[in-house]
Amino acid sequence: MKAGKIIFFLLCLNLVSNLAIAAGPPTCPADVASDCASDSGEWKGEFFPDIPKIKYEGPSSKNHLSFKWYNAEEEILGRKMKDWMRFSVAFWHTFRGTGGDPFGAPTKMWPWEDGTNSLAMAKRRMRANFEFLNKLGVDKWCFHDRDIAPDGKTIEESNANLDEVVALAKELQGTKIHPLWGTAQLFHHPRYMHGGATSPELGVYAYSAAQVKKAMEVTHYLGGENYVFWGGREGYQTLLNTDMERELNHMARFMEAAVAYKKKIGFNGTLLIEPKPQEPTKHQYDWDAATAANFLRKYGLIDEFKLNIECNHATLAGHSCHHELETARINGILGNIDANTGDPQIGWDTDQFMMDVGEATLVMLSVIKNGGLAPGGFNFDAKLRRESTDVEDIFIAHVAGMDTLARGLRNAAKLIEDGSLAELVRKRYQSFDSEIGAQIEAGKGDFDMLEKKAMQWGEPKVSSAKQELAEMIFQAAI
Ligand code: XUL
Ligand code: CO
Repeated sequence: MKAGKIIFFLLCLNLVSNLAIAAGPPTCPADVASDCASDSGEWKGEFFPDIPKIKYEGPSSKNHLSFKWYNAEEEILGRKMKDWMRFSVAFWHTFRGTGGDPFGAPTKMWPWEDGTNSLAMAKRRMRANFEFLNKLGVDKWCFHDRDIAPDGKTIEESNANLDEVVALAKELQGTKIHPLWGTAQLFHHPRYMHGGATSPELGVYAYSAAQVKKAMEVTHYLGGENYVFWGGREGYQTLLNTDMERELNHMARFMEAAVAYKKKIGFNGTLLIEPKPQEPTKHQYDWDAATAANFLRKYGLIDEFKLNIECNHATLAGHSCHHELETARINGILGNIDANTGDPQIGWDTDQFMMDVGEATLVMLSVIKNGGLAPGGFNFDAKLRRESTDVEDIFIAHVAGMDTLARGLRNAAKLIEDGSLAELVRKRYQSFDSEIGAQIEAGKGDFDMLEKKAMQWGEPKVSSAKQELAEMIFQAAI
């Protein structure tokens, strides 16, 4: 486990590893020179010439570049599938993931990449992103400021780089596409080694605020519907050198300032906290949904934030994704899902595409009970395996991920329409559907009255939990 955490820490860095490559003049890779105008670095023609627009062909189709279960316009439980799902592509995995890991070099040499972290390359990548979205039929995307535009030497330079790329993104978005959410990357640069909002250095706290301020502005400008805070380094490595109370207070003050700024600029998007227990820190302050909810309540922020639940983070916290979604839902703060999954044999944040229909069905049961996720949705915070290196694999992974969740939606709807699971649960609690039960639930069940009842009723009859029956009903639907 110790080794796993170290590996994961390095994998996290790898997410953005190519950002560390020094910016240089745009170049074109020798083997694709014919597609790349030598002086401007512009890409000519399509980025994915061999991939057609992905269509729904139904479950019997053998075409791997088609949807078998996701039929955007089809209605399930009175709502179009696309409106239940609200899918989004994560720019960092899809366009900045290199396949490099702590033991090996990048494996993905996408034809449009020229090996630089230049502005010209950032723009070319952005064009590839929009061709991808259009061909996949997804109208939302998510980004970190630093994965779409190169970091500069000063805040001003970084902001200018970001503005240039964002202007292009705005143009490419047209009227239909917009970000599901944007965020600031406060974990890659060495200045953030002790955290951003929880850094013991005042200068870093201020720098983080400046970065979040700008990231919020561009998210708003692009029509983003949400803004995410994932505090990868907001935590500690040892309590011996850490004033946890002071750091949490700082984090709360930071969040208050973010709320105030959001209101100041008229950004109506939802602010989302994304829990994760550890990696890269040993202990991340937003450990899980319950911890994040407690933080929000303690500091009076519960009405200003919702949660972005990531399934792989849930399993790292020792929960199921379903547990985290239900915890967020019953607290009224389920805002968005970072749709991915882990590997039970690995134990770190592998960020795989969710392919388990059972898991997807449980996820969708929560989403339906929540009445959907809007203005949130499903962001594919998932990356190709290091060994998947064909351009078409990017499409295949997203198609399979979308189909798995769509199948989950169909199954969850079946379970709800069938009603036997709900009936099993109803029966389990039916003793409370009584006068005394109602009294207890209304907060009027005092101990004197309950003692009298217990004596009057005598030894209670305790019924079976019917777990295997519940599992049988669930299995039959998937
Ligand atoms: C890291 C993670 C992030 C957030 C955004 O585990 O999930 O990519 O989603 O910063
Ligand atoms: Co995430």
